[in-house]
Amino acid sequence: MSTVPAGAAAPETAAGPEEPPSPRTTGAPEAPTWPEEFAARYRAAGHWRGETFGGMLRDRAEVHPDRIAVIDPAGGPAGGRRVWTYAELDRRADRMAAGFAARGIGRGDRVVVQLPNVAEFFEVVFALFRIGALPVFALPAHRKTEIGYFCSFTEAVAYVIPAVHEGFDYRTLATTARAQAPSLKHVFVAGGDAGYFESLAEVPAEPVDLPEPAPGDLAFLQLSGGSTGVPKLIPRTHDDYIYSLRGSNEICAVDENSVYLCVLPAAHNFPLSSPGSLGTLYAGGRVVLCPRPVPDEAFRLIESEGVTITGVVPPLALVWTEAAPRSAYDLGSLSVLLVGGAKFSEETARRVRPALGCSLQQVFGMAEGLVNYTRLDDPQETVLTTQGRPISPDDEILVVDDEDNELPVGETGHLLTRGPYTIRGYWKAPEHNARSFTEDGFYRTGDVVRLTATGHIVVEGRAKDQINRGGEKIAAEEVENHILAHPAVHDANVVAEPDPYLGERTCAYVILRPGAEPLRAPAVKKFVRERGLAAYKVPDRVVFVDAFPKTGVGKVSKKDLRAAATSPAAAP
Ligand code: OOB
Repeated sequence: MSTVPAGAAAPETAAGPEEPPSPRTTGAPEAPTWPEEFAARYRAAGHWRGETFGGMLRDRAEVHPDRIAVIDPAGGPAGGRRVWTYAELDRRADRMAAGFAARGIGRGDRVVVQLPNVAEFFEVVFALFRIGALPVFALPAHRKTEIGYFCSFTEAVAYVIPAVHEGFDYRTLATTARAQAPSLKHVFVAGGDAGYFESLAEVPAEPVDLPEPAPGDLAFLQLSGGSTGVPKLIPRTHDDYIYSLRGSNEICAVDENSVYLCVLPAAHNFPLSSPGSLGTLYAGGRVVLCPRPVPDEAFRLIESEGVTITGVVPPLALVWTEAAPRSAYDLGSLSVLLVGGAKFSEETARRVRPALGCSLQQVFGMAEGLVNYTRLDDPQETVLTTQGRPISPDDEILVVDDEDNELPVGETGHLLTRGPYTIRGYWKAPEHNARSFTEDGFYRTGDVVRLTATGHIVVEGRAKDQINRGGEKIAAEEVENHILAHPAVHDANVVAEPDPYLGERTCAYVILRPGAEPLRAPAVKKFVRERGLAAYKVPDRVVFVDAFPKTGVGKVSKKDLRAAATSPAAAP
C-alpha cells in the first residue's frame, strides 16, 4: 500500500514508479471508507469491477472511436456548435491531462471546477480523472462565499471557470478566491478573455504517460445539499460511482443509442450520474448539452438532436408539461423523462405522458449515494405516487423512529441507508460524521419516508434543517449565520414555506436589536446577497418578529415557524 494518501496535497513525485499504488486503492484517510468485508462483498457481487473513469473513456474510444460522445450546441468559440467523438474526447482529455501535469497538478490534488454546460466540462473532468486529481464540483450559481470556502477548505491548487456566463463575470470570483485560498496556484478560464488568468485553451500539451489512479481511489468531491453552516464534501470513488452508473443505465434503459440531454447544471449529481452524462458515456451514447433549461431551448434540442432521455427537477417538469402542448417542436424522440431532486406532485406527474408523450421515471437520490428509481415496467400508480426503489439489491434501507428503532413497513420514519455506492463519511469532517452516520455505517439521510409493500419509497418530509427550493438545497443555518452578521439583527431563523411553483421557498424570521436602526426586508436580502452567497440562498421573504415560538424545553420551534409561514395570515 502506498504511503501517499489519495487526496493529500502530495508532491508530484510522491506516487512515482518506485512506489506504485496498490491495485485497488492508494488509501483515503480523509474520510471513513467501506470496511474490507463490505468491499469484498461488493466486489464478489460484481458491483465494483475495478474500472476507472479514465480507463472507461479510453476503452470506449478504442471500441467506437467515431461515435459521437458530446454535442455542445452553443458553447464553442463565438458560440459555434461543437461535436466531439469518443476519440476526440479521449484525445482532448489526454492533452489536457498532460497540460495540467506540466503545471504540477497531480494525484490527489483538488481542483474546483465551476463550469456551465459546455463541452470543456468533460474535457477537464476526464483530464483530472486521468491524473488522479479530484474535481470539486461547484455549481455555476455559487458565489464568493461558497467558492472561497471550497478553495480554502480543500486547499485546491486550481480553479476552472468560464469568463462570463449568464452575465456574471467569474474572473471576479477568481480574484477573491485567490485572496482567500493561498493554495490556489492556477485559475483556468474556458472561453472568452482570460484576463489576469490562464486560458484553458492554452493548457493542452502533447500526451504523456501518466500513472492511472486505482479503482478504489477517490475520483472527485461532490457537494452535499447541507443542513449545517458550511457545505460538506462527498468523497466518491471510481468503483462506487461507476457501479451507480451501470445500475442506473440498466434501470433507465440507457444504451449506445441513447441521446441524453443535460439540462440541469452538469456537475450536479442528478444530471451527472442518474444516469446522466457519465452514465450515457459509459454506455457509449451521446450527451447533448443544454445551455438553458427553458422549454424553447430544450425542446428545440430534443427535436434537432433526437434526444431520447433527460432529467429535470419538478418545477421544470411543470413548466415543460405546460409548454409542450403549445410547442411547435416535435418531441417524438423523447422516451424517458426523469424527475427528481425534490418531491414531484402526483398531479403534475399525471400530466407528463399526456403532455410530453414519454414515460416518467421518478428519481429520489442524493449526492451521498443512494439513488431510487421507479422502474419502466412499474404499474402506473407506482410511478405516479412513489419515489422509486433502490438501484442495488445490496442497498440497505432502514426506516427508524427518533430512537433509531426500526419501524414496520408502511410506517413513516427516518431513512437510513448503507450500500455499495453510499459513502461512509464526509471528507475531513469527523464531527459531522459522528452525527450523520450510525456506528455501523448507515448514512442518516435526513429524509422522512415510508416504504410500500413493494419496497418502493414514498418521501413524506424531511427532518434535516434544510429548504428544498425546487431541487436546490439550502441549509437554514448557513443563511441564518449570514443574516446574523448584520449589526441590526439580534436573531434569525430560516424555514421553508410552500410555493406553488418551487414546492418550497425560504422565509427568514428576524428579530432586530433593541434600538437598532429600522431595517426593511429588501435591505436584509441585499445584505445577504452582497455577502457573496448564491442567489438561490437569498431569502424569498423576510418577516420581522418580536420573539420566536418556543418548544417545551425552550428551544426555537421551527415547526411552529413553518406553520406560521404557511398560515394564510402570513403577509408577503
Ligand atoms: C439530489 O441530490 P442532492 O444531494 O442535491 O439532494 C439530496 C436530497 C435528498 O436527501 C432529499 O431530501 C431530496 O434531495 N430529494 C428528494 C427527491 N430527490 C432528492 N426529495 C423528494 N423526492 C425526490 N424525488 O437531489 C439527487 C441526486 C441524484 C438523483 C436525483 C436527485
